[in-house]
Amino acid sequence: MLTVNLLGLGLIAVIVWWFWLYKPTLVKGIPDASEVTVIVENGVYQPAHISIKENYPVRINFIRKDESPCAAMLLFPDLDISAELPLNKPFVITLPAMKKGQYPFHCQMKMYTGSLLVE
Ligand SMILES: [Cu+2]
Repeated sequence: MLTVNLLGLGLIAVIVWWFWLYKPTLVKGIPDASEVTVIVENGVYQPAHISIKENYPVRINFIRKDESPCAAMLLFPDLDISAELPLNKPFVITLPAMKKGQYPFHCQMKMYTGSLLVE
């Protein structure tokens, strides 16, 4: 009888842990998100083409190493995002879960161009 009770308690503990405490996170604070780092340098985004899964939010850390002011501006025209990237500091863009498609991004004068492929 005691063994059965202990088993039951153990089972409850596992259930509590699994449903309330265990959070499968790839990115701290954002469950089921993925994270990509993009370096802005020498006229190119590295990587310039990012592919992510449909319906998953994603965090993109942009690190701008190019001093030219033009590199500072980052635009995702289809997503209504524009940001100014600080120099040599990561700047995080958090994108919501998105539908399949191709979402270009570029700097103000399109010297830097890249695309986000959601598939
Ligand atoms: Cu530019």
